[in-house]
Amino acid sequence: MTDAKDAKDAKMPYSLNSKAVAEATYAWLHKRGVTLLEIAELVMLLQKNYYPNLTMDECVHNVEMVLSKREVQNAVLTGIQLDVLAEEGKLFPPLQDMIENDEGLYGVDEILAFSIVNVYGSIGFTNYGYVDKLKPGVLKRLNDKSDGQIHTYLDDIVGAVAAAASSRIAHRKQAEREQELGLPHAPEDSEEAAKRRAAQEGSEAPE
Ligand SMILES: [Ca+2]
Repeated sequence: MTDAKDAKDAKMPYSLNSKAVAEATYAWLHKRGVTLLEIAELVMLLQKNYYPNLTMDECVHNVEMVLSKREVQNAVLTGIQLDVLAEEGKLFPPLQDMIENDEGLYGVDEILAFSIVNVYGSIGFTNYGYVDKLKPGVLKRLNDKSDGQIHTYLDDIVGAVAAAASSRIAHRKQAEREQELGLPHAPEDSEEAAKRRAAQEGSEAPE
């Protein structure tokens, strides 16, 4: 019986279910008590001085665009998983103690967050540094260690998503401005630029 089952399992190669990854990302952020609106509020805080007409809807949209990226989803899920395992006391020592106590010299939480900060270019680092230092809104709550929850990874991840969304807004606004003024425009969004390049190359006859 088990032989037949093993044989069946062996024939099922692993394949990525990207819908499941995306859904798990939203579900786990929700389970850990973080709303998109709260992340969008950080974005607004970071960007309102530069773009006085920026709306919360735009901020939420940009947070969603960041969260739609696979590398961001991977970082969110990995970080939350480690936080949850630490809460359950399931990590091996001394990692358990370091994550449980948010050890200042640990730093891997920030390294993981950098993979999110990066997705819309290096200006995200400035934004990340700013919210990490100030710890406004949701970040203050995630850093409050009195409620027994461990958010050693999640606080950096949330700050990083807000920072990346802010970078995305800055790039978009620059593009809008150039288009309005009829200036030559080179798209900054690497994904869109790559798509456009691929389409262009596809239509060009080889030399
Ligand atoms: Ca942290």
